[in-house]
Amino acid sequence: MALEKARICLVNLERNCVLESVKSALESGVPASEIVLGSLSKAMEEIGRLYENGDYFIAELIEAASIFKEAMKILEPRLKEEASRLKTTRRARIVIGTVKGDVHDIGKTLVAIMLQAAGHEVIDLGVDVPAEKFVEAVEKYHPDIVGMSALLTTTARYMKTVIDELERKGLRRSLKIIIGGAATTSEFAREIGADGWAPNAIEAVKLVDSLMGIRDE
Ligand code: B12
Repeated sequence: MALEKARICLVNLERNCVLESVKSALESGVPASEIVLGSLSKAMEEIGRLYENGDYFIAELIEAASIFKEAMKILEPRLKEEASRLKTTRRARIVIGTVKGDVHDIGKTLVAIMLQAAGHEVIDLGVDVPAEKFVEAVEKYHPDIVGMSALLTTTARYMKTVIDELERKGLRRSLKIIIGGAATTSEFAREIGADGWAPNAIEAVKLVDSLMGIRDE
């Protein structure tokens, strides 16, 4: 099956095989979101474990990220189509970024793409974003929601710094804060005073909708 093949090929860093499997999964009608979440993201988790065990090194992580991003180019138009079916009537303005010290951007970008496709306005601050930059963006764009991503245990704590800084500037009250990334959990979100957490991009869209008071249907 193409989905399983894409996962295995990505774990083995076989670029052409990943791209071909992604195309053939799409051709056979598998939703793009399932390819990303059910296959490619799972492969990235496995690659993370291989790295942790010392079987893979940074070079392999970089190669995996590059293959993932190339596959995303094929998947993005279809992802947008799928997410547009989740379209909402109440459009949110969302400022999103990966926090200071962290350069992981694949998950954050995926969340941004899906939110945009669902009809929300997204201002993407990129990676390695310090608290001051979040504050500046909130002052400038007056978003409904701020989204933060962190994949490192060390950088996840920085999310609290951003929240504290937004509070200190009196900007927190009119704002919902959502977080995500492999280093976070819903408990952690609660602990640092965020308003929500989501495990993946589809759930992130649902989370934003529920925070904006939008129901399914
Ligand atoms: C690819 C990768 C890299 C690439 C990143 C390339 C890039 N452009 O992003 C590179 C090579 C740069 C890298 C570097 C490092 N990495 Co790295 N990396 C990974 C890996 C294998 C995959 C991450 C990924 O892209 N996943 C796929 C995406 C789709 O999933 P995701 O990011 O989780 O996002 C989804 C959800 O979490 C959620 N989400 C994400 N963000 C948000 C935000 C909001 C608001 C919401 C609601 C939801 C949400 O939705 C997303 C989409 O569905 C992970 C393994 C893992 N288990 O995550 C390790 C991992 C995160 N890395 C790790 C480490 C240690 C490092 C380095 C420190 C290694 C080193 N010694 O230099 C550096 C740190 C660099 C830095 N300062 O940031 C560790 C972290 C351990 C820890 N707990 O702290 C991991 C877990 C690997 C491991 N098992 O050891 N890495």
